[in-house]
Amino acid sequence: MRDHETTPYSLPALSDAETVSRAQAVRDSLKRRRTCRYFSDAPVPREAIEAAIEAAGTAPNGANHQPWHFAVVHSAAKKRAIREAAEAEERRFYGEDGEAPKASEEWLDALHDLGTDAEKPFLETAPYLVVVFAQRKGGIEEDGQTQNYYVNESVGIACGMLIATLHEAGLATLTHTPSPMGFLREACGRPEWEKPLMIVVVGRPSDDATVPAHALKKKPLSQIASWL
Ligand code: IYR
Repeated sequence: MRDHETTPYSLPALSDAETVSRAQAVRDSLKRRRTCRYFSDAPVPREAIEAAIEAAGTAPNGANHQPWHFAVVHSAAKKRAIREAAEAEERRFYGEDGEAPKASEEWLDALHDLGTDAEKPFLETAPYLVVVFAQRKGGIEEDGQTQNYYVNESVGIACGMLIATLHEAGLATLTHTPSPMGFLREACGRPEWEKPLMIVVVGRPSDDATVPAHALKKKPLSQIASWL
């Protein structure tokens, strides 16, 4: 390594047995996470959202530019405005506006077993919408000038860490990606060099919440991993 300023780094020394059992415990907990589309309006403490965003903000990222912004939407009026704009886009996507769908037939087919349509009541019901923005430019100074690197990868990892933290806190989440979602930049007052990546809907599942059976089918380890 070239000479650079450093600080010591260590992790707790665990036995192999402890390492395995911790990994299995996290796996078992994350296996209980589901994408939830039915939310109650029960409140969620703001501190839990803050902590999850701080966790997301530790994600590995290009050149430590931390190219993300999390716009936390809580006001009923703002949630309603986002729902209305998102549903307008979704009606065009699904062809529920009387025109030909913008989504291909293949795409609509792929969504069939999830049961989704243009109705997005959860955007108003859930207590928090975390709108995640990827900063195409900006660096540490957030000046909109300097180049950022591996932006989608960095913000994607941060979203994973956000969702995992919220799940560990006992909260339900939904990654919602209205298509297109440029309207979110204006709704959240973000600059033009930021690209909305997804809305993470956060709350508690409603009492009658269900998830699509289709989404419970997960590929086995033997299919998703190879050992070389
Ligand atoms: N954004 C649309 C469609 C949609 C697309 C995919 I890929 C999904 O996994 C789920 C939905 C919607 O939210 O309905």
